Amino acid sequence: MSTRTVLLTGFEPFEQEPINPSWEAVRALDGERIGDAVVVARQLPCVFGKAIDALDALVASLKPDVVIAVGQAGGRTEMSIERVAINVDDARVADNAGAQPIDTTIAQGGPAAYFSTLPIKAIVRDLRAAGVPAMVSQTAGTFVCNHVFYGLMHTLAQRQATATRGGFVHIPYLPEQAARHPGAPSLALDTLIAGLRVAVATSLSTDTDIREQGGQLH
Ligand code: PCA
Repeated sequence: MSTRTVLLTGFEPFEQEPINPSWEAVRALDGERIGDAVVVARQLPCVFGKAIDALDALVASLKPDVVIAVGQAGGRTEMSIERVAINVDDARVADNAGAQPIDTTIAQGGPAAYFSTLPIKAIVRDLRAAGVPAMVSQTAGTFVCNHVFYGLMHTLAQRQATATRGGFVHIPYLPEQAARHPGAPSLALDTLIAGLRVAVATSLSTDTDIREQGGQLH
């Protein structure tokens, strides 16, 4: 089989943070071979609109087999494999260009939501087996991460790239960030990198997701 391509994206820092763990983690995997695939890691701006445009261009030029967009979720305790992207922007803070959309549709006429096409339950199982704390998350929020996740799934649907699997993973702060936010949980960079390697390998090797409880009561 020919070499497959996996696109990993991370974000530039936002909201007064000097670094973004998503970029620190994905860039460590740029050029790495995982199974029969090669990883391409790229940074996205934390800017509504521009982030989707940048990702669209990458999907068009690289024609990846798997796309996993990664973002920082300060305060989360585990690697969070997102289940669903919703068609709305509602920003609690301004993005890096100063925009703060409220209740704005991402894609006019697009569906209310898209589900991840990654094997999210198998990824959580494999992460836990590898010693990495992980969960299925039922919401990616309503800021730039959900925006990019929705944009990715909308682009794949529009391009009829049904063979391309796409999804989003939120990750906690790095320890040096948590040290500036007393009480906030964190995961070490090496743990995040190892976790993303697992997420990629499982996405490449799992055609049909497993049926395992990953829900929440509320
Ligand atoms: N996290 C933000 C946007 C960029 C990032 O890394 C979010 O969760 O929307």
